[in-house]
Amino acid sequence: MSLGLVPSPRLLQPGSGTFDLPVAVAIDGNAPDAERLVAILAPGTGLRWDESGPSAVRLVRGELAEPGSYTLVVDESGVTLSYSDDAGLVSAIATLRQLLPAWTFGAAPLPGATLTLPYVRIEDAPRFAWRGQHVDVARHFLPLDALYRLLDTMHLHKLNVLHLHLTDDQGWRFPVTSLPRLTEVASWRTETKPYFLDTADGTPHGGYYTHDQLRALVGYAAVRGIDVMPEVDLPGHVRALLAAYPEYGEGEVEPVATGYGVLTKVLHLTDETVEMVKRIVDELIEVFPSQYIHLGGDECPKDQWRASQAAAALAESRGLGSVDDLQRWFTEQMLDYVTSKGRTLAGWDEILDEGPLPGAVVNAWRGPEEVARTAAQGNDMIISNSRRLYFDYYQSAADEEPMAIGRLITWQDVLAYEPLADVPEDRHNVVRGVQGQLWAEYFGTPTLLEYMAHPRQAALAEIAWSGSGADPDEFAARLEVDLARLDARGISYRPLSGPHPWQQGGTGRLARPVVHRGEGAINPEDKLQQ
Ligand code: TNX
Repeated sequence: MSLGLVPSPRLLQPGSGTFDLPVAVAIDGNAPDAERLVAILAPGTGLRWDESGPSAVRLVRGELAEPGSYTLVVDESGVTLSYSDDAGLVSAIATLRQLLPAWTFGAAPLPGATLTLPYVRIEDAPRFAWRGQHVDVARHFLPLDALYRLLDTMHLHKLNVLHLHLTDDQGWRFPVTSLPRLTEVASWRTETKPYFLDTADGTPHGGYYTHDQLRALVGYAAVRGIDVMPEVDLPGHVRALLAAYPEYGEGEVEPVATGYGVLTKVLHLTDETVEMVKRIVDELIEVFPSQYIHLGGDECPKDQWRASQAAAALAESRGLGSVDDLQRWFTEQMLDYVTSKGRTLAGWDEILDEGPLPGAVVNAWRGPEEVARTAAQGNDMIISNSRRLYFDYYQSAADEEPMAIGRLITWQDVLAYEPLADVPEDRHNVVRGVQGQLWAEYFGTPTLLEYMAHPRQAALAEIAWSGSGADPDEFAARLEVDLARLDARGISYRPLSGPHPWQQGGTGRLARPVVHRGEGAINPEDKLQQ
């Protein structure tokens, strides 16, 4: 039977025999590493570090040179993990977790069951350094626990960056001390109106995370080798911010957005606005130790500036050719500011529309052309290609899929995707890695989010860690084993055979809209129906 390792390791030599790991075990190795192993595995296994217990786990740090690499051996003497660094250790623990019985991925140990491990030798290292999972908590606020569950599956699958999209037109989830109305006003909307329905649902929606909640989340992620990169999306996608502080925009005061799409209301980029944004950045830096501060930059229509005398005057006073250059000017201010704080600015690929921006890291998302163009510009980049890595698109063409934003990306599409396919050979060096996107216009609950995330996340992990081109049948065999782990944790993934009856859209509120059936359901090149 397949050991069900996802992603697959570079070298796997199965042995014959099994080793029963004692629950109270002596661990040889340095104390912080042993503590980390126990911290990660204890909840589902009951594992305890007990010096008087049998010596069955050995941790050997620093033997390997390749960053993030490890070897794992299970034999009659127990478990030996050797690793290059912290990243190698957490990945070794992730593999060990997959070798243990599936129930150990649960929230509590299974009473009376044994921690049986197969004899094996594994040598492993990542293909890409950046293996990201993005999640949009702005369109729908995700309860804190759902983020912990996401971190757990990320660690299980050796993903190491959580890109937390904290703000958008429909909600603002990050408190800023000097801007209290961001939590009072911008953090919730009166109701929600999906693209395809004529009426809004009449139900308020909102929420925000406190700084302490976020700090604890970041700490939990760090133990698992995961960096939490915060995003505040500017200067477009700011209807929530402007509902709270209209003085940073122009025109009528409008409420937090209840519908979706690319909205025309954007920041008015005065000096006061820039100062306000710097205060936001300061607090992001305080709460998130991540090297990367993501300031969005996507989908910022210039209509409002083009129609505004004040914007024209601003552009002129800054020596810019036209109001169309205001966004670039703003991005450069932010790049300087973030850099001056010792951090790195990240943004969506629109920030390169006016040319390269040395020092910034860019998520290439719009499609293969933007991937190629971003690479040609020489900025360090993350492949977020919406044609292959958007987990908000449908998972099959079947009518019973619950309502999603449109298009189609199956786990097989993700698995077959070669992230470097559109990157010129001489630019492969600028690609830091690859990332799956969970935009949340259409998933308002953790259950639905998990349905959209899994099993595509596992396929993402495979291409990010091992490489593309795995045989889908062979991968499916591993995936079945992996999904049993998610079962143990009660994660509501989409089964390989299709949605359970209770996961289907039916004819009610989550019904797949008519415009997404038939032809519209199967052509991934189709424009989003809005
Ligand atoms: C485009 S990707 C967006 C998001 C939407 C997403 C829906 C990007 C940087 N912007 O605002 O949620 O499409 O798929």
